[in-house]
Amino acid sequence: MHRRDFLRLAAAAPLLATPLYAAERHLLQLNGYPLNAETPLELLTDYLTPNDLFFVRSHWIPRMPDAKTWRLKIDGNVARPLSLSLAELKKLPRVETTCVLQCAGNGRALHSPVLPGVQWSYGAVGNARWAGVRVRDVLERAGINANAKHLHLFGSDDPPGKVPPFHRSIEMGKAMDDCILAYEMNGAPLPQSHGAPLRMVVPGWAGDHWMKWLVRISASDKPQTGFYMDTAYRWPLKPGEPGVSFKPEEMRPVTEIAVKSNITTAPKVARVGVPIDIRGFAFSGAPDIARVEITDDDGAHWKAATLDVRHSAHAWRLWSFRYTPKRAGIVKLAARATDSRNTAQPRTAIWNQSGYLYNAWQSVSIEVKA
Ligand SMILES: Nc1nc2c(c(=O)[nH]1)N[C@H]1C(S)=C(S)[C@@H](COP(=O)(O)O)O[C@H]1N2
Ligand SMILES: [Mo]
Repeated sequence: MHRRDFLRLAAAAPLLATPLYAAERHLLQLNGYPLNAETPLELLTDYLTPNDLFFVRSHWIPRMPDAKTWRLKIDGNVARPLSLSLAELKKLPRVETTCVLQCAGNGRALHSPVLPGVQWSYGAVGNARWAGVRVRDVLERAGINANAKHLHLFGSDDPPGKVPPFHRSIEMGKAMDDCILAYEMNGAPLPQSHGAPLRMVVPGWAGDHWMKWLVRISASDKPQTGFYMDTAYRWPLKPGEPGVSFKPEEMRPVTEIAVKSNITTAPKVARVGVPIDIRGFAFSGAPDIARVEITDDDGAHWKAATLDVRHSAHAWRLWSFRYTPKRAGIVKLAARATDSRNTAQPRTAIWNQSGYLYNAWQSVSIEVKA
């Protein structure tokens, strides 16, 4: 074993359990309990990721609310604090949105040297159709005050001892714009592992904002404080020297996810002159993917992939590309997405000590036979 490989393994050991390869269709379990599990990249081929294949990320042992006695409290800087049951919430206008949920840490394992944290590779991401009520409708019912600039989010999970609770807040502008409180996922009641009975859906923003098992939302003039706001989930204001840690004041909270494409489907072997199809998905925090391109010469030339007809501002876009190998040997195909703001996926991801928002070009190697 190379020294580097050994260090990689040694550093990752406390977090990595042996993946279970027993079932055909399965998640890859990354630690014990609470469950953190990602979807194998080659299974992320559907426009809507099936609920049972959707990655799970929970900081602490979940305490799932009892749907019968559960209520959502709405308080803080509002004229009329409310407490709503699920039946009462469901009387508000129902809205649907199809969008990507990606953990900020997706791709952390692809950084070198290895960074501490759950070792996600490609599969802490999925695309789902979420249904519920607008955050705006609920807050307007409660008579939200104009000076409330942040929405504090509280789930029912309860960490042990002095471990900091997973408390977060989100800017009110975003919450009032397009966020929903979801009780359904892909046409089914929201599964327990994904936050039943109610979770936040924050289109275009990283998963840490998508509070599960919601029990209270509270309007405030200040952001939430605590470990998960002040230390974790922060992103450099300006790019820095790889390997050098940023200070908290050189960072701001992670918000939008970064433009990215992944290759889900490609043959291992091809023949000279015989076309092959490769497929994948692309998404960004900016609304809509403008294009996906493929290179076979490490970025010197790019050709446009075909985008699938299905799309929605913050959903992912499936794509396919027909490629005819010209000569025998190993060919490396890499994909690059560009979003509606003309931001293109970079060759290397932006360095940050937590390994958030990894979005470097991904490639596949194919053996081309004569
Ligand atoms: N209450 C609560 N909500 C939470 C979390 C959590 O630990 N507790 N994890 C967050 C993070 S970091 C992510 S990436 C998403 C994951 O959602 P999923 O498990 O439905 O895929 O939930 C978010 N919501
Ligand atoms: Mo996350």
